[in-house]
Amino acid sequence: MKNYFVSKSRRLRGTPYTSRIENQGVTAYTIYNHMLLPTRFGGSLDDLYQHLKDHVQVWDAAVQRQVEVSGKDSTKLVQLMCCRDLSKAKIGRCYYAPIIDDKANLINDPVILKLADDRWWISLSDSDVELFAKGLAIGNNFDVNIFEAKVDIFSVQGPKSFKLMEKVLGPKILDLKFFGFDYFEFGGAKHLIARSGWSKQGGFEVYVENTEAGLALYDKLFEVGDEFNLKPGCPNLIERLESSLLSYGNDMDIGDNPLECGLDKYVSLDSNVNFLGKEILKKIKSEGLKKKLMGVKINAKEISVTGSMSLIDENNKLIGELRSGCYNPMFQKVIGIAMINKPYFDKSQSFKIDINGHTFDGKVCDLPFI
Ligand code: THG
Repeated sequence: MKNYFVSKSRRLRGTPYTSRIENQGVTAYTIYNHMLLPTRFGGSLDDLYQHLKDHVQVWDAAVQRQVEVSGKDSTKLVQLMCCRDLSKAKIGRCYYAPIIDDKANLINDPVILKLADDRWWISLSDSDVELFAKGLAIGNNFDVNIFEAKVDIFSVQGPKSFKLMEKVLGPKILDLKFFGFDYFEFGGAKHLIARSGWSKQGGFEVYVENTEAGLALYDKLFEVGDEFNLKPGCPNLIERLESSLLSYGNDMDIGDNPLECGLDKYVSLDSNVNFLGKEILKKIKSEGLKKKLMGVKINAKEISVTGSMSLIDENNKLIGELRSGCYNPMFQKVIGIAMINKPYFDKSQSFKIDINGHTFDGKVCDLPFI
């Protein structure tokens, strides 16, 4: 596949870490929330995947923008947007909570942080939630303040992230529970740090508000990181697919509802809370799904999913659409995430797929892969 340059401009923002990662060898970006998200640092994706599973990486994850919602009606508005019951949400905890519209279609799948009883951060995947939130607030006459907070996340991911963070921030960081957050001092400022991140190799996310102090922490990690084999990195397609972490815009979008995406755990239909699309979701649930996200394994050595790729059965019937995929060295196959149509939900359903003019065989499977 031929590659092209991306022209930078003010409209396509960098992050406070851009100059650093460019010195550290970033070789490719994608665009996410109108910003630069690194996708490659030299070497192969496979080398970066192995390194992430064995050691520790620091990622520029500033594209995960925070929409801050504060004020008297902030809880009402955040709940109206999210199909997960947040009524018992605790200050100091993160919540993975899909945002849906009045038709129950997915708008975003953010991590939500409760900062105070009347102050929330919505840590976005790739869509313009600030506009959606403002529209709802205006239409409902809510007393809220909505803006993109000046927060730039860097993420520390990998099994050695715990030892690295302990070395720089002290043992208290190890008390953080998964999806908990607290404030930790470094460089004369307090940083909100959560035990979270978009890999399943363990790690932390540093929500940097004071850029200077945040960059000092970023630099300190690299200063002491050699003993843990620290490297700059980025979300890794091989790892995130193997770990079944969904990517909004790739695996799912505004044409899908959260039940079709297997997000049932984060859909609170039996709760008393009021959110958009609740009645429609109940109806969808009682009628049954017409399509759903499933795993696929394909007997191929490589794939590049850049558009819609059809999955066809032996009678040339369309059974679904591949949404993401890449070669996985552990499975020694391409694994991917596909939207499978009813009645092909059987997990051993086989299919054919055309990759660059050649036909390959594959099988549907359940998610997660492992
Ligand atoms: N961190 C932060 N913001 C984000 C992401 C992140 N915003 C965009 C994107 N990532 C949102 N998507 C996900 C998807 C899955 C998870 C986190 C963000 C995740 N899920 C846990 C799991 O699958 O084990 C379960 C979480 C739970 O049970 O509540 O970690 O990475 N700041």
